[in-house]
Amino acid sequence: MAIPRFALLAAVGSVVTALASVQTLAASGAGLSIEEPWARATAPNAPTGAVYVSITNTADEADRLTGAEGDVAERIELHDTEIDDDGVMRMREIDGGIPLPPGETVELAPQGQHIMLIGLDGPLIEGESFPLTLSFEQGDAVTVEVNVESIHGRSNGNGHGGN
Ligand SMILES: [Cu+2]
Repeated sequence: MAIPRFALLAAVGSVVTALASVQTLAASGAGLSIEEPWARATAPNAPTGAVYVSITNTADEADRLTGAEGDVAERIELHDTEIDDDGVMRMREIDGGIPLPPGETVELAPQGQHIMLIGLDGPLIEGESFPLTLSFEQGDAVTVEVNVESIHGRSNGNGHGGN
């Protein structure tokens, strides 16, 4: 990726304020566009949380999300969700990462693929955010800021209308 070295050094000095621009650089430089990382707020003692994000591979070659790192939890895994024979929803770790085909957008979303936060340091509180570094097979690692949204999920959805 063609980020000048001095830009990276400058970013180290003020990681928090630089996050937005790092994201922008990555979006234009690495062939990956990473949009709207978010997590659902958790109950006070919840041991786990999940991060959702939309990743578009704008490059000509296939890439792969291979993992995520952050201080927010003891362990971070890539998970998929599936319904077993008894109709029970279960999560399993994804072997070998999440494929990012060229020219396509992959949505990590509730009840689908997600980034699992295991052993949360503390609750995820609505309105707060935390940094998460995503690793890719081809592209450079990208640190994004994950916004914590309502425990009830997004309101722009299909109107489950829980009132
Ligand atoms: Cu999971």
